[in-house]
Amino acid sequence: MHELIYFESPGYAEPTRLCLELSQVSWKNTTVDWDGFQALKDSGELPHGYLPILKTPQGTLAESNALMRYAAALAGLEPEDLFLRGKVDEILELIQGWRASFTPTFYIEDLDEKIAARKALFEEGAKIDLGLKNLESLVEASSTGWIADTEDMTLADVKAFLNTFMMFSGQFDGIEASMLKSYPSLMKYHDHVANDARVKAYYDREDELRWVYKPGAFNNA
Ligand SMILES: N[C@@H](CCC(=O)N[C@@H](CS)C(=O)NCC(=O)O)C(=O)O
Repeated sequence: MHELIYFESPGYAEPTRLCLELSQVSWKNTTVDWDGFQALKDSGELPHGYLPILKTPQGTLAESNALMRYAAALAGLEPEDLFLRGKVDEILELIQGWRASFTPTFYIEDLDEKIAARKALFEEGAKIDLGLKNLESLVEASSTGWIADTEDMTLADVKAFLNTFMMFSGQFDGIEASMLKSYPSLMKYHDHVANDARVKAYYDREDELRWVYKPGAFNNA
């Protein structure tokens, strides 16, 4: 049995959750609130003091990217071919790159300033605009619809789909769903992944934030 422990939010854990689900190993999704996190921390169960962690039959893994790769390998979402695996890693790093520019905005206390800083990242030619356009170029160049031009879904799709569309859930001040309209190929990519039977089955539930992963989520944006 595997057990993923994290807050209820998608945050750092969602790619691992979807990979575990696709792997068909038996796994438990344990969610904690802040007190639950503190209790785990005090009990010494968190190797480096952070969540998420993944308890495996061999012991506990920490660091979200490590969990994600482990779960992706379990799910067969890491290509065997080393060049393709390199391409998948390239896309993961590309996404990590533009997402890093978003992180400092969380620490801006003044709401107007925070909104302005986020909107600036989406201006034509700014970091996130370019990041999203890079993803669009990959989608447009793909003959299969999968972002690394692979025959089936890979970890690059899990990360691109989950991280990109969660940004437009409405939970981040300054970022509205309608901003996706500037990225038509990303909208097509959303259709492709959200309608995959495996993804569709996992997100077929009511959820305050995860509606962004459902087919047609942004049709009326
Ligand atoms: N590098 C870690 C960072 C994880 C992280 O920042 N987790 C937050 C929750 S989203 C946390 O545990 N914060 C508790 C704290 O800072 O004390 C990873 O990727 O897993």
